Amino acid sequence: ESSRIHCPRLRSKIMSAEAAAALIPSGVNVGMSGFTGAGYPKVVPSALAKRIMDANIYGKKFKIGVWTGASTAPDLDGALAMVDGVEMRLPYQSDPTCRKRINAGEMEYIDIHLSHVAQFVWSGFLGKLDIAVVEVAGILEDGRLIPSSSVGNNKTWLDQADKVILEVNSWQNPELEGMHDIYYGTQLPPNRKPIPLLRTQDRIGEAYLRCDPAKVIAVVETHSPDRNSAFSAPDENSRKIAGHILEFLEHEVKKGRLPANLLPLQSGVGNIANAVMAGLNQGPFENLTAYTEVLQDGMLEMIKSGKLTCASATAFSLSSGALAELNADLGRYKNNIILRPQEISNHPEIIRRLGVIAMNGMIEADIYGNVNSTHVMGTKIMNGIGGSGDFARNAFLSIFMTPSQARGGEISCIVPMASHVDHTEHDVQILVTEQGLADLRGLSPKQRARAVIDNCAHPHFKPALNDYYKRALDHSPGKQTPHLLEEALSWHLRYLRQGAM
Ligand code: 0RQ
Repeated sequence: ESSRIHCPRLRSKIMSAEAAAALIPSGVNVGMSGFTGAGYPKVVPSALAKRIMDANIYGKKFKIGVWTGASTAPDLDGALAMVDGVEMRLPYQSDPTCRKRINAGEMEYIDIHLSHVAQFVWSGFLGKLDIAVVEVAGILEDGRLIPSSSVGNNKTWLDQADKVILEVNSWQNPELEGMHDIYYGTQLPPNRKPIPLLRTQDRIGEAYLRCDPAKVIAVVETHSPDRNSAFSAPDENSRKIAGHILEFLEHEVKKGRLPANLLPLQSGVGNIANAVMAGLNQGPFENLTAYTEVLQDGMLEMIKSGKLTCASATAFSLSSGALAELNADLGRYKNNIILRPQEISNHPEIIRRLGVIAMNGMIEADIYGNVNSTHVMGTKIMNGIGGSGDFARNAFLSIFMTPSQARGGEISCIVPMASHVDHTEHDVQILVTEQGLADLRGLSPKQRARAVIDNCAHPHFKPALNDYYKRALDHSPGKQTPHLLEEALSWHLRYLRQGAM
């Protein structure tokens, strides 16, 4: 459907995915669109994977650097990882094949804060960006691009890459036009100015992505749906976690520390985050707003019910059911949803100014409140820090949540010492499990340990945690953050050796 491509100069660059993939040589860094399964290029990456496989058959090494917004899909991360075609991956991924390669030491991976990626590239910290491969929903006559279902780092890729390959996906809803807010005012120091975004609903930029047509080496037409994230209905634990958070928020409103319509919400990926949104949708709060990264099913429900008046994000992350519903009526949501570049959706300045309430999942927390979001048993990457650090440090309230146990009760998610730290004790204000909520604000390390063990640990692991903490209090050389260093990580070792903590 070339009616989506209104620029004659770019129309002349239309070619097949295979022809476009043939323009990507080994050794280059490629900036791909895509954020949590939305707006990633659908055909060029898999055509490239095929090309890499063919090269490998002839004994030739063929690897590229893959930079994205965040996670993508099996036809991008999965396909390229499968043929061992990725030299370096950044910044966030959640693909099983990719994860396996990284943990086997076959793929380099840099886990950076999502808000840092663009400025790292502008400053040249990551080397040269050679090629951008970006999905768009359409091309205007003057060459400007209608962004797709995610913005991610696309503005930066289009701006910084020497060459650009565009995928124009006619499956994307034409009503996306006008939903985006692309801010072109960001600068590097020492020339930075305040970003003039004062409320979630503010529009400070343009509806389109700019792109120099002279850099475009290929335009590929597609008609292919986004990958959908399947959400399970909230389980017992998620409902309990949501319940604790709701009760806490009501308490904060009563105390006068939060306004009646709360503050802009940020909610991470996954079932618990979705359950919290479902809880809020049933709850007493009205006129809520969200300043977040991804817009999940739960938030869409809240927009539909009228509880959430405006959501600002960088991408959709919806189940197929929710996506079908959204697409059937996208025009209706134009006043409620704004999609921005991830350097803006995750910008520390704005998160701090708006006073965001950040709610993110975690792998484990220790008794002092250090949080591990990324590494299983200290060495194996799960997904990456994503935006959790951007939000946690700068939020008005920073909440981390997890079931108290993992793997059928063999693992305690509350441990003596976190086996990897993404969010330090200074960035973690509230910990929640199905057991309860620990409000760590204003507490010293020893007071925090008491609150975390008492409120968050599973009864099965509580006695062992109490025992560790008591002996640490007695024998630790320093009494500020008592630890028994020879024992601090013994729970993880026990799991690795015996299959249970
Ligand atoms: O493993 O899938 O093999 O069964 O971790 O755990 O309980 O389903 O939780 O889906 O909310 O994910 C931290 C990974 C939690 C996620 C993390 C195992 C568990 C399971 C998933 P299986 P659950 P969730 C904005 C915010 C970082 C990025 C972020 C995440 C799997 O929230 O990636 O916050 N966060 N971004 O079995 C060993 C433990 C474990 C454990 C859980 N203690 N030890 N394994 N698991 N706890 C979004 C973006 O930035 C894009």
